[in-house]
Amino acid sequence: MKRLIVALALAFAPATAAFAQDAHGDNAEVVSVPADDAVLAQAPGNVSLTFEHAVVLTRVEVHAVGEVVVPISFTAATAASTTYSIPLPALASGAYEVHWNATGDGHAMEGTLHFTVQ
Ligand SMILES: [Cu+2]
Repeated sequence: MKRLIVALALAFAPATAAFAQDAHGDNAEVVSVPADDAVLAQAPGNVSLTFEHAVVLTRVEVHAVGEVVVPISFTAATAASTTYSIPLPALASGAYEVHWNATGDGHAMEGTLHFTVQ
């Protein structure tokens, strides 16, 4: 939970917007569905990530509360793409974190998004 609070604090830091154009390594260059911090009435069937530039998505992990790993069938991409859709298993109510790593355009990127299933 401590990490979640830190992540939220960073997400709302005033400096975030100023760095958005060159922010490689945070959520600034990715649009996700569910959106970060979304509260959902129904569990999503997948997570989609759309990047500003083509990337090779190398790692995706989904965690429930308490760092419990949610098994997903993700295999690292073999070619760069701007969009990815990662199928999710049936998720119970609760809070989830999605951690991702990618490389592209000559740099490494990572990010975490959070969502809650009611
Ligand atoms: Cu980038």
